[in-house]
Amino acid sequence: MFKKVLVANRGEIAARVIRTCRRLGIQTVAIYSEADAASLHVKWADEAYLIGKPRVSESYLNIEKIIEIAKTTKAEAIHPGYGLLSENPAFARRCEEEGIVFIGPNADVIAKMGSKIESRKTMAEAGVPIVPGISFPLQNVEEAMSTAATIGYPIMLKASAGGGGIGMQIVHNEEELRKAFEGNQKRATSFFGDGAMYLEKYIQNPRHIEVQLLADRHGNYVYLWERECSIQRRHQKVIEEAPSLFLDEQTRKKMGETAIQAAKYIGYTNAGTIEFLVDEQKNFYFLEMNTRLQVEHPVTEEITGLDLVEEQLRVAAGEKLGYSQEHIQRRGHAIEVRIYAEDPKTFFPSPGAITAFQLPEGEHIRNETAVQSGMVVTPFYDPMIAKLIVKGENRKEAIDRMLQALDSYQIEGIKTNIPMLKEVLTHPAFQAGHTTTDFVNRHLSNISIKK
Ligand code: MV4
Repeated sequence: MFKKVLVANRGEIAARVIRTCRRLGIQTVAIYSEADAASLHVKWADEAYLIGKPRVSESYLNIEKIIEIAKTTKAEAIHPGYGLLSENPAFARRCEEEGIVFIGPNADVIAKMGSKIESRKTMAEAGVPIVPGISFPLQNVEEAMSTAATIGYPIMLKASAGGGGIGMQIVHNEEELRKAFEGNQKRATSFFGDGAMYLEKYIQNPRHIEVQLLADRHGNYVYLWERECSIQRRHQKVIEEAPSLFLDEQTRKKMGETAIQAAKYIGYTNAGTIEFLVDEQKNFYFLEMNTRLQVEHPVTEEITGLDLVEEQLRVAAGEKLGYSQEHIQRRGHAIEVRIYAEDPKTFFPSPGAITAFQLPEGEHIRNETAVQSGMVVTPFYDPMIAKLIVKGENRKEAIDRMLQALDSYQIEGIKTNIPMLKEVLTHPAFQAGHTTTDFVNRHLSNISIKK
């Protein structure tokens, strides 16, 4: 096992990774920007290095500076967390070149899964169900028209380099397609520097259900069940839960085995997640593969009893998984909510000094955060400042426990999205499990919440 690991991230995920390293007796190196000097992840690390100015381009994305700190501190491995450099093939390649273990899959797999068109093509070859559509970039709007005519409207136009719904648009007919094609191609080019567009059959009223998998470097693969992530606002997950109410045992098993089939085909190692679109008839289709630990991984940990960061560290250090599929338990129901420093009316970020911060405590209540009272939430980073995860014997118990925990969540000095979270959790449609991706638009009152 590694003696020292550098955590190339910030905020709650850096603090969370450091907590597991400390439990395993692994020395930790933190990096931080001028804006994060008071962050818990700096406090909890054995060593911490100021890496630059608040802007991520001048600090957390500085590959060469991170590599240099890893070398001078003799960190054998780097944990990239999520976001930032976690799915940057160049970073993974630089680590490999310097003999530093990148805790994740290899750079080629990261690159391949980073392109929506490439990953769609690869999954089709692997025999994984993909949404009917095309897996090559559309050359022009004429080709888009002829392709759409064969697939049949409505279609979903997508950017290969896309993410968060950018460059994506539902198109109902040729007229709309002509306008949509150029517009989204321009948006994708300006956002991602890559305007490659493709299209798929539009899946009506889908759910976003993703499967967590783990693969070691000795050919062992397991799936750690699914996460239901359909409650999203502007393509940002807000509430995640495990397991999904919507799946029956047969579909659950089929999705897990399909995720393993995909991982085997691409030679995946370490923790990964395959996102599926699931339609009303429980047909599931590959959406994308995330080659990093995800924000919502704690709900999987709560129902399996595994510590996914520990599993990542062990796999990266060359250990075998030490268990097989039949040993993976699934007990209870877990829900995670993301606490955003946002104005609940406008949903604009609400930076400022946190003057009071009291976390809910109790059995089966878990907090993940790096903020503490007196810290200033700055506009430089993602406004998510904490996650609250609860577990219950069943979904109803988990919902009730979450509502109690949110009631005792005390945070002053900034505004948060807690009122919206309560509105979702108390909504009869949510409690009945009608969690499809249009939930927020269909059921919530505050119009600014909508697209
Ligand atoms: C789709 C879709 C319907 N049909 N693709 C892809 C990126 C993800 N953030 C949203 N995506 C969707 N792709 C086809 N062919 C509907 C969505 C979608 C969605 C999917 C999951 C969770 C929330 C969503 C919100 C809007 C649209």
